[in-house]
Amino acid sequence: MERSPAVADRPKPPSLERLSEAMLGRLPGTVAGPGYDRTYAQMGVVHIGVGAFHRAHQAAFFDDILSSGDRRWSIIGLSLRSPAAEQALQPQDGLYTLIERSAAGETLRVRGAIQSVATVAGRERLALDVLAAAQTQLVSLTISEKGYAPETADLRADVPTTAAGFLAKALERRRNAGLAPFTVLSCDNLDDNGARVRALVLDAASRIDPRLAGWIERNGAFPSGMVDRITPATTPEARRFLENRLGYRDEAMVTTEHFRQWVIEDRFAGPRPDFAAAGVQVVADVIPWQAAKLRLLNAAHSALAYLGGLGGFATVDEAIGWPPLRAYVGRLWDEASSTLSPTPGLDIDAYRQALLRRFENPHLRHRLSQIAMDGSQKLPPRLLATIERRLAAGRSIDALALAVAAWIRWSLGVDEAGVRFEVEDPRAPDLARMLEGADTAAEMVASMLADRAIFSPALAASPILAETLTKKLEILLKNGARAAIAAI
Ligand code: CS2
Repeated sequence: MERSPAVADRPKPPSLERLSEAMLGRLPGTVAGPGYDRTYAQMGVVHIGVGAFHRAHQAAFFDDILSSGDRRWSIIGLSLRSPAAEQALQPQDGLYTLIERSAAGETLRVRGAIQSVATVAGRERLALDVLAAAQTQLVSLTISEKGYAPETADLRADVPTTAAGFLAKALERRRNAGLAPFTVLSCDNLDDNGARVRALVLDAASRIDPRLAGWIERNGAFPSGMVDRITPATTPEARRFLENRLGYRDEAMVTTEHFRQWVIEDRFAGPRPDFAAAGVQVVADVIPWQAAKLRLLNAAHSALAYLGGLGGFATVDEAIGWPPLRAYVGRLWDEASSTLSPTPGLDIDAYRQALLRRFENPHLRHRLSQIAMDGSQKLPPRLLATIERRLAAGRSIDALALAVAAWIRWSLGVDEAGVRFEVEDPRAPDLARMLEGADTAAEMVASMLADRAIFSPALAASPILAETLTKKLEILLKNGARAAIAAI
């Protein structure tokens, strides 16, 4: 339906009223509202990075927690740079429609957990005030893989430029005010994301004051977490279509699947809501859950993005619907599954079956180009960690290597018809430079393998990896992605 240009291009009727608190009593019958009086909700969470994924995932969980009667957990959203979230949500009193779609049908609900959203750039003091406020118990993050970069500003003199820098400064204010630290909940697709953000915060803090770092080490908490809900970016066309159907304007609506999962390591610095009652798993060790998600779901996503994208598919459901690609994903998962350790409650075969169903969801139109972004940051935890383990165990890596070779092929920025496209990656200029001087597949592979930020020394030193990647890349360059998939 969103595909129909006739509908998508129809101009937005100017009469549509914008979603707001004042509209909640007049929502269409098909749309549920927040099941509680938002006036009495208190801020307990600060979230950095208020994109579609946050709205579909953590903010929906907190909305359920507020609905259950625990009013301490509404959210103040911060965007470090982009004003988009503030512009979308602030005029709507933080409200947005969450549309869940799958074979089970469609569920529409206006979610109310977000109280307000502020863009931080230029208003750094405000951000620090919010983070340092006594009510702030949890600070959650969706800053994407590239957000986990060290703070380079001199925090004794300058304003922070990274999430870790803000957290360190805010923790300093809390320590000085005699408050306990907040718990930092990383919600990005990285292995041991809690340890990563902790290391960045400790590094930033030690450069403000070594005693601050010691205080955070002793009192702070940075639980690792696994987050999962497939959430495509909302296209303007899809939004206009839905707005016409709903009868109101909503600049912050999000479409997602019914499935959702959140597994958090049981490590908190202070109060937390009854997560279990909201369906969040709080566990002693989250690492196996993260590994399964990254090496199965996200690995297949990235493989589909590059191989399917080169092969001419546009969305995940189209790509997984092509039998050779689906069979290939099975091979990829066989290789990855051998690196996962048995974990109570985690049935890998059932997980794989469920993933196929989710990938097949025809109502999401999850674009492969969205997943293809930021490959230099995504490949290490999704594919390279698995390759390293397979090589160490003397096992084959054919399916994994084909996905990595497809990423190298993709990084050339030219499709199989010879048409140039933009490689969206924070390291795009470096990738282009690395490939520019290389004439053959072997040279391209050697040049990429030499990048220490992407490939570990063990991977760079593996002749088997270099050889396998070269062979796969040769086929991709010569015969194309569809032939390479069929040949595996
Ligand atoms: C996707 C993920 O865009 C991507 O790279 O692989 O965002 C994926 O949809 C989510 O992790 C699902 O939970």
